[in-house]
Amino acid sequence: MNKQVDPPDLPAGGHGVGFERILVTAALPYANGKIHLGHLAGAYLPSDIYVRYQRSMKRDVVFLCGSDEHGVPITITAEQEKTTPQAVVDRYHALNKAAFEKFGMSFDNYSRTSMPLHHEMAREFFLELHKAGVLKEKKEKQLYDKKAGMFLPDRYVEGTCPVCANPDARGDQCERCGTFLNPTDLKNPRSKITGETPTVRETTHFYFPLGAYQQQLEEYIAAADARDGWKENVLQYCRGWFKEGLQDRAVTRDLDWGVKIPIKGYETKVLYVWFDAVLGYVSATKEWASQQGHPDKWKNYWLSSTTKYVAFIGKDNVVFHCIVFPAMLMAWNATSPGKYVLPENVPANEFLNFEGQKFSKSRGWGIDVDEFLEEFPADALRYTLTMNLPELRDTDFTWKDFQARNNNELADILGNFINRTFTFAHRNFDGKIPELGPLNDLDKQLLSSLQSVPKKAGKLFEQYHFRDAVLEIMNLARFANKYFNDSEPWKTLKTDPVRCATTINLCLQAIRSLAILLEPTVPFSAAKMWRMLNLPQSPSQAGWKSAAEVVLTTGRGLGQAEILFSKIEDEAIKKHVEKLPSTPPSTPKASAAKPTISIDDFKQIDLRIAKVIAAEKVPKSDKLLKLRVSIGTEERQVIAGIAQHYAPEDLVGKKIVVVANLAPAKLMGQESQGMILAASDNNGKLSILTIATDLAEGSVVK
Ligand code: B3M
Ligand code: ZN
Repeated sequence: MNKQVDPPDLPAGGHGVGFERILVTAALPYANGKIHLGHLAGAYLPSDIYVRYQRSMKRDVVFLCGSDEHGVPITITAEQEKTTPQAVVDRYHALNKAAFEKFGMSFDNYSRTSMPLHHEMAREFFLELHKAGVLKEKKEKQLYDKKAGMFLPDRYVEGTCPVCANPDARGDQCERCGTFLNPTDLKNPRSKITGETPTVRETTHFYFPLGAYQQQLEEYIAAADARDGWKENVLQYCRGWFKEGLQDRAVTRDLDWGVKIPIKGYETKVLYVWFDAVLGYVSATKEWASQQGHPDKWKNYWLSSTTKYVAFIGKDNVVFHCIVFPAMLMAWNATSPGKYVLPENVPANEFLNFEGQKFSKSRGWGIDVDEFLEEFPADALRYTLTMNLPELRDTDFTWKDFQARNNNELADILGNFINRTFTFAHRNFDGKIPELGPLNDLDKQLLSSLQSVPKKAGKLFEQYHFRDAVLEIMNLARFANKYFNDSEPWKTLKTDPVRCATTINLCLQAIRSLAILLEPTVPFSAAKMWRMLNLPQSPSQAGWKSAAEVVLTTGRGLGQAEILFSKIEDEAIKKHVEKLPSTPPSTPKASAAKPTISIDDFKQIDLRIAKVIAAEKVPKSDKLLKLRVSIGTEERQVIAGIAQHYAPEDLVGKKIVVVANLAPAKLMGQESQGMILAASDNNGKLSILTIATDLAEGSVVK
């Protein structure tokens, strides 16, 4: 890729110079789970829109991401899945990379922190700070699990949050109130490995003196905010930490999975995952530069005062990107000749919820990207998420809204306008671009919108107001659709052919502009629109600014019409709504609120002991198992939402309890003739009910 153009029109940057190039990173997701819609709305979609827009502006931009493959999140998953950390990261790195591609993320490199290049880079960075005397070695008391024979850093401990009393706070952070914690801050700590109450032991670690950088950090953020307009939510988080006063932070851990440090006494320790993860952005750029055949090219971006560095993240990562990472770079810059650029902005989003609740893997609440894209096109998702980005506050994804955005906006407005224009041009102008004649007032209005929207929307993109920018662009599509209606080309075809030709010419020009303007948001559809217009290269190669131009020449042949947006049927949506666990996760104690019933009411339920004869997964479902059970007198097929808790083979032969007189229902196209009884706790753990003494199948439960 050759993007050497230094555009003259980049917004003025720090150090009194205009920026020459843009470096964009998106938070490196832990490779211990799949990417869900909440992740996309937090860091990924906004960063991709931003980068695609900048490329279309012909700016020199490089876009990095990759898997965060170290730390306790990975080792805990490995323990849970009874495998090695390496197997975990290999699996999820591949899955997430593929899901991002399918979603249309246009990273220049999707790297991983387990690669040797990264280990070397992170080690070198650490040793440099160590050599310069920046890091302090301290002995501290830490939690230790005697039974497991190990220290319990970070998420290896859970307990009660000292700030909000959340009983399930993790040792590194309370997810409920967002407070950053040390394991020793937790009340009633328990080991995640053995469940035991940990003891306290002394251990030695290196600490980074964050407090020493507080003043410098405050000045840096104030200056960057003055230049580039930081988001209020991000500034508020930072102010909060500054007010509390920054503390020393340990940057090593008693673990064996991570970046090793060649220092005596540290043989059984590694770098703290956050210390190496943020440096993953740099090593991802190094890897990209080598792939380009210019191994030193990463320096143009990182070691330059004329780079604009924008770090996209979700709100839970603010402290690391606005405080810890900049402080690490400041420490390096003070001792080394090469000076790293600090983030010019950290446009962190709030959270996207799913049907009114937080995404929760353990509770089956939410949907993963790969699963979603099996069924629906990426652009429909990109568009819906863009219109719901949690830019200022938490927002919500709902299936109904997804359907409405796709059907009423993408299909009925944009798709309809494009479709009727092409149909008309193919039918009445021989599939060629008709001539542009004299303009009337309505034509002039359309042209003036074509000229103003690229600037307006571009400015909003520059300011990270993605939703508003795309709203402007969709309003142009709305206007164009109305223009087609109001111009009534089907009438002027007979009464005023010159007028009719002009109308269709301008509609086609508008489609070209829309393809360019929508490319950052719905790239797959924009490429189709471009093909339909039979244009060379791509919308972004034509360039953002050319969206304001009227350049389609009369007589050019058009390409074949393609289907841009299909309507999403009620059935497709209903299926997903019905699949949602019936009790929303925030009300797990709803049972306490049920009204009193009589013994006769209870006797209405025919509960029987059943034996599981066969069990298998329901195809295309993560959650459902299909069981064949015997209730003595007959066999039944029962569909149960327990696939995330039981393997089919674990169930065969078990005696369980079923509701035998429940009206049959269909789940994922499969008939369920009863329901099995199971209980779940507040942590999302689930157990089917079995019996203590063996009984014949069909025995009545009462
Ligand atoms: N892996 C946290 C997360 O996935 C962390 C981000 C690292 S960015 C350098 O939310
Ligand atoms: Zn809390």
